[in-house]
Amino acid sequence: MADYLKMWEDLGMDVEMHNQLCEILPQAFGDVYLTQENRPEAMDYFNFVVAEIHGVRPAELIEHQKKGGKVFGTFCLYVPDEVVFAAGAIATGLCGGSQFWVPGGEKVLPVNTCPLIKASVGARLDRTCPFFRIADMFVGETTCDGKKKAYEILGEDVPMHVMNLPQMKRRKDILAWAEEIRDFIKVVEDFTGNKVTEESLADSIRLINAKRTALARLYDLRKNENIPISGKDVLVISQIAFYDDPTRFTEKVNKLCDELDQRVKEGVSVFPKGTKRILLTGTPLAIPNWKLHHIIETSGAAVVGEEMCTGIRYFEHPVDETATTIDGQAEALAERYMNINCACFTPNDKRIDDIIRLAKEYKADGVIDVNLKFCELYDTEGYKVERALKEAGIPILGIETDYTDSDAQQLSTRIGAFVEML
Ligand code: BJ8
Repeated sequence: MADYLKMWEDLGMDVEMHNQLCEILPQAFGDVYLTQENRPEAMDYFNFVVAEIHGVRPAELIEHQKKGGKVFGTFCLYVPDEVVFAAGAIATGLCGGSQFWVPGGEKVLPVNTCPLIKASVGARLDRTCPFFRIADMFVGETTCDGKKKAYEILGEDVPMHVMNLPQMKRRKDILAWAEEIRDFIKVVEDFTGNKVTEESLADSIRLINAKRTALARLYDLRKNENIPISGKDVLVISQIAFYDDPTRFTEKVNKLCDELDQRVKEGVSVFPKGTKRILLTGTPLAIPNWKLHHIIETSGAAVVGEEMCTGIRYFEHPVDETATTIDGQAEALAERYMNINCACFTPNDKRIDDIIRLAKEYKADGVIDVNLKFCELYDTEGYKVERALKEAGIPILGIETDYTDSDAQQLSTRIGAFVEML
């Protein structure tokens, strides 16, 4: 990583501890990513973004702040980035995906909290993530209990706005979410001092829709019999989507898709013919959590899709661009966001329908349902997911894991056996 020491010091980071992270991350990325063969050339950009993860983008955010702009840190797919960008601010994802941050979270949270929450809180309290230091305001949401309570801790020294997400999807819930979005518009306006207008919101809806369209294009390419890109590579792109500049990101994803279109035409695959295709479903895989993709793709299978927030849930269903008033736009946003099928909703049968639909669309030979340890929501929903897939004749393997490597061998054996029987 280039020299960002001064920037990290100025951000009040624990530079010494952060150095340890800077040492392990390139090693992990090298082992998981750079050992792959025949990677698309356009992955260079994404390699660079990961290599400079705590440098380049944080420096851009600081530049933006120097010009009077604000940065909002978010933790969930339901928080509409469109509102933030419409006020001339920048939204960036903050979810932690490294075991490095977990012990810091465990100092204040119950040990039986999911690793994503522990890592996010640890990254903040240990002062080892620049994004957490930079964000002027955190935006939480009432999804799972662990996050709700963690926001009370995270909000102790940074302004925190929590959006009240309904947990059912009746008409009145969608309208309540539209109301929450209107309130969020006011919060963002007050905090930034900038007005959100019909025009600025329409622009940002188009901006984020373009990003979703590019990702949809990338994912569509994975549906080909010859798979032109590894699951690992797509995963890291999905993770980068949460914090990169949206315009540049869209351009780079489209550039990669051009290259992949060519590969498809030429029948190029990064996997040998007959490699079994896996759809993943379950809890999100925040950066740099690459563990599962790595295990699967070194066990003789290919990941062709992720029914996850770091995956298909992120980009399906663009926002309707036809509304011309703030109220109409807030409703269009609410409609779109309420299409996301998080396990915090009840009932959540649409997610199960989606998994079956996606398994067919991506021609998956089998589905792996991944649960981050201590996530009760996805764990409990796993019962119905498994039953429905069995009924549909789709092989399924349920696994639970965390951010440590202690179960890697065991997972490898189980996944290897599953792939073998497909
Ligand atoms: S929309 S999946 S990003 S809440 S894994 S923290 S649910 S205990 S991350 Fe999520 Fe939004 Fe839903 Fe997506 Fe809680 Fe479960 Fe942990 Fe989770």
